[in-house]
Amino acid sequence: ESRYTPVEIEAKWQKAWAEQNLDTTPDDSSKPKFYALSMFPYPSGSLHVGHTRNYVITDVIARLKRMQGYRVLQPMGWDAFGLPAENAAIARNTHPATWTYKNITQMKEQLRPLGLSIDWDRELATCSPDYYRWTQWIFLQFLDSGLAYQKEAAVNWDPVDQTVLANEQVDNEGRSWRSGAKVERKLLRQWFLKITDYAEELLADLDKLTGWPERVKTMQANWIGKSVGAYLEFSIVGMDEKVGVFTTRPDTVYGVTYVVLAPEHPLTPQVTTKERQSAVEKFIEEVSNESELERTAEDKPKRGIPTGGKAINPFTGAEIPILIADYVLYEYGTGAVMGVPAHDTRDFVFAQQNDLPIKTVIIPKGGDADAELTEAYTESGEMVNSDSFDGTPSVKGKEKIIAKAEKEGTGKARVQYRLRDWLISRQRYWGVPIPVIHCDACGAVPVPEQDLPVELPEDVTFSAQGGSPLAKLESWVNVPCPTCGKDAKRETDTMDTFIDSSWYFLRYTDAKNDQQVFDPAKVNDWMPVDQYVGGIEHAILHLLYSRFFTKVLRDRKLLNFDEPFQKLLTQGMVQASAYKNPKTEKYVAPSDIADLDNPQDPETGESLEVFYEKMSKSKYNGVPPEEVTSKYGADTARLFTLFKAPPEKDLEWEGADVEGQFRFLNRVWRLVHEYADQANHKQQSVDAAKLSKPEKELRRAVHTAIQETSEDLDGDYQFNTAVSELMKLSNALGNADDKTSSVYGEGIKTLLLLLAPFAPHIAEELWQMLGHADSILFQSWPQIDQEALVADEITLVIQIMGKTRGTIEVPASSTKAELEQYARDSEVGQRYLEGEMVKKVIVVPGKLINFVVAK
Ligand code: ANZ
Ligand code: ZN
Repeated sequence: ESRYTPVEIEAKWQKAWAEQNLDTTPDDSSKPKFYALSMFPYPSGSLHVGHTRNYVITDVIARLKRMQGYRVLQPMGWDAFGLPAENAAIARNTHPATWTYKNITQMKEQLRPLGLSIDWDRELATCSPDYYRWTQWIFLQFLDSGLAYQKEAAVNWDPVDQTVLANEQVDNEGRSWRSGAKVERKLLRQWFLKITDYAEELLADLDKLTGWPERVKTMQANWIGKSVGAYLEFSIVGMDEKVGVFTTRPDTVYGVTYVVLAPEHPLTPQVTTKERQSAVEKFIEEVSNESELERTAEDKPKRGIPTGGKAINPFTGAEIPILIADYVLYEYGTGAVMGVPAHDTRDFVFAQQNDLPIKTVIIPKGGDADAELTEAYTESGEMVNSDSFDGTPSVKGKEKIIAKAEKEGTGKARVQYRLRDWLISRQRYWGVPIPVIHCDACGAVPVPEQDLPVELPEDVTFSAQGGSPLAKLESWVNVPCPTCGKDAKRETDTMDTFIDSSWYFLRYTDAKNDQQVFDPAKVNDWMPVDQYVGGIEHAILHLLYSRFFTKVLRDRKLLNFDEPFQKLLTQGMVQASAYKNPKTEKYVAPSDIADLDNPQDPETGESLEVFYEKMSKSKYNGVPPEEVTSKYGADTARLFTLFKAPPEKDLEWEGADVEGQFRFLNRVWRLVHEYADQANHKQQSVDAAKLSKPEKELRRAVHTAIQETSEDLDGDYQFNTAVSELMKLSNALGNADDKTSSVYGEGIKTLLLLLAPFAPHIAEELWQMLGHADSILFQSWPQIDQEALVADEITLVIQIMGKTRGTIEVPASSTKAELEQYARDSEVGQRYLEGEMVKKVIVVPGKLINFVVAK
């Protein structure tokens, strides 16, 4: 008897498929296209099954779509720039490129055994000059459209190392991860992309994304943060200047009892009186060390002080104090707010702390305008204490106040977004050089297209002090100005790596083009991505930036669609047991633990706690895919990944559970071999009219399996239930009495076809063993015979007074009256109804009958 030897079989088929180029993207335009994409990995060095879950999900979809008649594009690449490579370079004294490419090779080696049908001809790495040449070219498109600009911006400055730090390099106490110095905020000229120009479209087009999880769309909408309201101007007493505020509640303008500026507001020093000057300066200094999070946290007390200056409410003419406070952010709106303590929670608390008057101007229906408030009334209502507006519903009042302000020239309607322009400058080496040359005479000059790529120089030195090695490399920095030829200097900032990933999905459609960023015909043919699969951690930035890039490139006429990703699946995390010493909070590697059933710290002997946690290096709980593939094979690893949980839910990885999937595949193996051993297994074609009762039942099981798997796969990709259906079908086949029947043959064939996207190797092996010459990978997905689904008989549950007493088989087409008759005539019915008075009969057609008898 032949034994299932997955490792051998899988290697054999992977080789054969590669030789026949089965994974190559077909050019056949007669077929509809399907673009299946996994978020590309960062080449950190090694993969665990948490990463591979993503690729397995995409691969099943890609394989299914091929069988459904699509030409499929499933590419893969590497998000290969970024800080870890640079840190590794410093720590290990290698070049970031060496480290990165070594990791790519390793990770490709890890992916290979999984049998993913990836078109490796289109592989790309964002750190390769062939790729970043076009990243730079796209940057020049942005520059040309006025969408890339430079501006002073606050950065984290390490005064000891004399370098800019990323937010992640600053700890909770505001200290540098490396030098430990207290990080300062410093203004530096930085490059920005004007994503705010697209805020409205990015928000509105979320409605087009019908194949995205609602949760992700909500996160994006909140990030864009649209607020509709008004811009109102308050004159300053004794000055010509006015202070503008943004408010979402213009209807409360009669209740303004003070104005608050952000401490950084340029008007702050001007409105501050002599007496208040030193206090104000001290306060500004204190606030400059607080993070935005601290300043806005709901649970933190709001701090503020008066400036001594006064403003005038344009509606009431009242003089009101001007304060500064930490809760007003300079970057949002105008950096100033009108304080309405009666109707804004923060203002209410702030006014109480600072003894500022609280004036009610909105009341609920039937409310009392003079009642003292114990908290802010933030709902809508009716305007009071507001002159001629008294009695106006507050929602209407918003428009009316804006209309009056417009007429009097003191304000206007305004829409405000929380979204800010994208700061893309990084003072780092391992990224795309910004292709600009700074000339004293000509300003920031774009590097001419024919000079792209601006390549990263290799002969740089990395120092533990950080800072950009590019800025220190004189030979690279000093170049003639492309416009006037005078001495000029290269831009030494590199781009945020999110730029690289904002367009890689476009490049896959024409990955080898060295004349163009991509051929418009190809990008328009393949895009948008039909199914994108990746982690929820990218719900905001990566997806928003990619949508932004797509829209800008559309406006540059480089492509003709509005949105890059039609459907999005955010797969859950994979978790595994992690062992932690509760006293030291340290994780211990399972390999260092003597007895996993009674885990103890090898150093201290203390008992360890065991939790399921997201796989990660730091918790020593990452399971590399080869741990499963080398023992059970890729097909088992794939099935387990898909079966254990629905794709968007977290999955707990239990080594022992994997065995179950392996047993299932062994069962399939035996079934098909037993079937192949029969001399007559080639006799085929089912004659539906001539089937026996058991044959009909088996055939119904076969077609139910087709129906259920197809539904599970086509709807929300419920792979876990689809795999269960396959198990049910294999059980039905195993239990069949007549294994020579044509229906049995149909069942075996169907089982293999349905299994093929999930476990392609075993499906191919058994398929060809049955004598098929063509690969199973391109067979048509099985069709449902609706007739076969119709049941001849159903099982009817018989209940007496709601208590189940037995079941009977009855014709599926029975009427209610017939069902009652069958039930009464049955053995169960006769036994339990004998001598009883039936008062009522309740029939649930197709399911059950309940007799209510007199007590
Ligand atoms: C007066 C008012 C009265 C407000 C009221 C609210 C309720 P969103 O929805 O987030 O856009 N605000 C404006 N600029 C601010 C800044 N730079 N820092 C902190 N707060 C700022 O919120 C807009 C509201 O937040 C504005 O409307 C303003 O307070 C405040 F009963 O103005 B409101
Ligand atoms: Zn010049």
